[in-house]
Amino acid sequence: MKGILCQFGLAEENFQVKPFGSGLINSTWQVADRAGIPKYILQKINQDIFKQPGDIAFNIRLLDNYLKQSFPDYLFVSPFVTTTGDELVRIDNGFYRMFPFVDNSHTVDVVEKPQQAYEAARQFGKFTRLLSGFDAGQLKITLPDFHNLTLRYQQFELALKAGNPERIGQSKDLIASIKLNKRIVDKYETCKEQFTSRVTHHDTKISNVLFNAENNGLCVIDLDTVMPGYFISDVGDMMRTYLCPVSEEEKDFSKIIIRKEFYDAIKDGYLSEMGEALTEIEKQYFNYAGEFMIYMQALRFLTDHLNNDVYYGAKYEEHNFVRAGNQLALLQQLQKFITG
Ligand code: GN1
Ligand code: MG
Repeated sequence: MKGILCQFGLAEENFQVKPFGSGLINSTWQVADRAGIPKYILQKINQDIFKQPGDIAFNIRLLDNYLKQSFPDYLFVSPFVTTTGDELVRIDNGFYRMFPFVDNSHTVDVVEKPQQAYEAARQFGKFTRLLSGFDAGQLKITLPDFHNLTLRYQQFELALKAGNPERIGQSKDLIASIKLNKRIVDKYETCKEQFTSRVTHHDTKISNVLFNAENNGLCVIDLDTVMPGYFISDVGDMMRTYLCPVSEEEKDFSKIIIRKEFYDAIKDGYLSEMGEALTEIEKQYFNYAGEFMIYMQALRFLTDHLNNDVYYGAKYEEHNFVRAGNQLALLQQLQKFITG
């Protein structure tokens, strides 16, 4: 970490830095003062994934300017600039940035109360709603085709041809299950034509919401994937990560269930902000959103397993295989829930 803090005008000897959070892509640390009070969040952008870190900084600056001007009371956490006026510090080919640590805020990793789901859904809905007057076309595309399900399926098919043959053999049940649900891809191709493109967060997991001590939502964070997109991405990822009491890391799939109160909370929270903006047709695809995102995540984890974990990495040999199986179990539960 040497040399980073001083570029933000901070004396290194006054701070302690420790790893923070549960993100899979970027590396994150908390910077606390000598008394251990958290002051800043330091992040290294994963450039294998985000090829143009400057584009992320550009987008956040645009959004910040718009929101500060149009909604000055809205809490938008923007990065600090260095003593030379940049949001990014470049050290040994890595890009780092620093955010304020919002006082008395906390994040959660697993949704325990419906109120948390409601609050989070309201915050993500509010984010898109407040930006409805902002021209999303100005945003740089930080991850091309990020939620293009058709392309994700093609990448899976490629992995079936060119991936690790041993892993392909061992994954035949999961592969069959993915193929069996291919209609989710076909449906995406037709329904997306009917959706409005809006400013979309694209990573609405619960750990990307800040809560206060009373568990009220304060704001959304992790804005690297904010791009023009469809509501099914944001609603779907909330269903993927709030409906079930265990996360994508759980190996015991018998714990994977759908909690109706949490489904209602997502719907009520999101529609309290976006109810008027969504078209009647979009509303008909509300449940599809969950299928879309859970299926895409299963596809991405399995594809990565077949490709020797090049994207997500793995803490143990079968890691992405387990995650893919977990997401397919979740998909099955959601489908049962939807059809009643
Ligand atoms: C990644 O880095 P993190 O944990 O915020 C991924 C998401 C996945 C998620 C699965 C840029 O998000 O799309 O849903 O892992 N982000 C990127 O946990 O690929
Ligand atoms: Mg993220």
